[in-house]
Amino acid sequence: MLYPILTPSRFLCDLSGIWNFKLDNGRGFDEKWYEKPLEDAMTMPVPASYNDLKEGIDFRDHYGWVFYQRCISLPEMAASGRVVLRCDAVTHHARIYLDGEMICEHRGGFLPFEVEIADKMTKGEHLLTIAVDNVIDYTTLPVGGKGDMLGGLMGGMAENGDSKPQNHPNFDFFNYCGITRPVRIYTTPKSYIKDITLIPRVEGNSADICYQIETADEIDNLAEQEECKVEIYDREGNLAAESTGAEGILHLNQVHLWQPLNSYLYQVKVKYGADEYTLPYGVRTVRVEGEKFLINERPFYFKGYGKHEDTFPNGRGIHLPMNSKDISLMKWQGANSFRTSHYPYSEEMMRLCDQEGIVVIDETTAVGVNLQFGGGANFGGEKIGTFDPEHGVKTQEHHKEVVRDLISRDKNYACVVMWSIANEPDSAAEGAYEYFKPLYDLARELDKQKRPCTLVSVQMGETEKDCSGKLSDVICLNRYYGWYFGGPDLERPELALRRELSYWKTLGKPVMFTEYGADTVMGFHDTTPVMYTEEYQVDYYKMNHRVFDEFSMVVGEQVWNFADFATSQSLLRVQGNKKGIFTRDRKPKLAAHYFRQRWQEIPDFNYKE
Ligand code: GCB
Repeated sequence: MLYPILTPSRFLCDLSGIWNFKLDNGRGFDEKWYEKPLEDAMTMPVPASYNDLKEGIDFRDHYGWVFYQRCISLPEMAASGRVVLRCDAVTHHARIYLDGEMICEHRGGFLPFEVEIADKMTKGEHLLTIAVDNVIDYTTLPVGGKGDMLGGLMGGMAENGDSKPQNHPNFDFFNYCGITRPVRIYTTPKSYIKDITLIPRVEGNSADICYQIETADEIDNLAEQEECKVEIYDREGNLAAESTGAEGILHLNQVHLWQPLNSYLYQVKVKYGADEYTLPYGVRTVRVEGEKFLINERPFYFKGYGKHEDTFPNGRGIHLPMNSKDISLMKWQGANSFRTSHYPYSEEMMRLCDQEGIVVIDETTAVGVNLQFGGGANFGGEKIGTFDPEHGVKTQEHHKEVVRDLISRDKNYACVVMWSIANEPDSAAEGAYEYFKPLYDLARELDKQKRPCTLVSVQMGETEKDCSGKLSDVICLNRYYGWYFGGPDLERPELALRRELSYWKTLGKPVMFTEYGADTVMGFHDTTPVMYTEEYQVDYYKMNHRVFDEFSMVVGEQVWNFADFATSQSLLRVQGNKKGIFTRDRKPKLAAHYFRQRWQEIPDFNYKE
């Protein structure tokens, strides 16, 4: 799916701004709120998560539907071609109404969807309503648990009397929701460029970019299909290669490679009939060989983070300045990469990473596919088979949709070097292989670049049974030796970590840490490093690094987490998860300086040669 841009043939209009808004009181659909202006509406910015924008727990923890509404109209100059309404992310389930008629429904809160509206946009103003549902359960990704998943001392309370419906995230981040990314209208000519797929093949100093252009035609215009023209321009704006036809090759004699922290982007310009589209494009190769992760055929070492799209008060709402700040902080430290834990990030972030040379592991929304524990803070767990056909999760079909839509959206980004199929699923359980094998197969079939695939595995102590050993190209480990496992002692956890890595070593694959961390409250200090102090966090990391550095097949360290972030409330969460190396407002903890020192000394390539 192409990112919406303004081109000589495409008009683009961003509907960001203040919309009308109302929480559903259970009668919204019966009373057809989408047919007329909302009564007693509140104001609400779009895009943003709504949860932190008005006061009160009932608002913050609202369960179910909300209604967003505004008027739209179209200037005459835009009305002759196709007109598309595009939502970049509505969390988690959207119904779109135009003048009271439902024109689109979409499930899944972190990927774009669109609907054609030209025939409905007659002269004058039209009422656009977007109803948004935040309910998560066993059929959604991320997965929501049942009432007794509150964990700890709260376990079971919801069942004992309080019948108020509530979400119980089976994951450790706040269930922010709403229209979290831009809503836009764009136009194209009636015959138009639908999709572009680029596949790089690099040979010495030259490269072939194989391209496939998908076009769509006006039905009555089929006889006169035009030919695609494809041109690639270098950074200075010089034409570097060109070709015609819907499939072909752009040959670059002297290729400038996209490198981690040293980006180079070409501009691929496609013309089809009256339509034009330009795609920024970095040329690089990625593959796994033995224990190595090769970018442009050189062994790469991942230094960086698991992140969240999480800021105050936007929640998960897009925050362009914070995206820039985060990348600046990462570069200040010598980091080169992050994982889009635990959902696809905005297209604006992906485009920025392409421009800034930040390497990305791109994750689906599959978090919480694990009924053995409630994810992060919610250690309750239902102790029923995650993949039990009767009682387990019912997510596989939707999971396939997410893999499909994620690859369709992000396939051309140079920054994306690996797909993460899931975070901490129950991958050692009965049925896990059967659940995941088709998802890996699908990703491998759809990604024409054949990037490595992984799943990020949870620390459950059944390493030999973990299906990621068989399925993943890179073994990605979330490990908390010295925190959840063994903390505050750091000596025995060190031995246990070494022992576990000795097992993974036998597989002959690259291994990386996609999470390791310790909660740390900014400003807590002690001469003896005790848990939650900034000193303990540093000691915890030093212990882990001692072990990582002993193993040649460890190809990366991505810390949990870049910054403190909001979670559901629980006994283990002090106004959120405090494992950030930066606070939520991006002030450095002691460990930020420690990492700066360590990462500046570790090269991006050939660290373990
Ligand atoms: C994990 C999860 C992450 C949590 C983290 C924690 O393993 O993947 O979502 O936030 O642990 O801090 O407990």
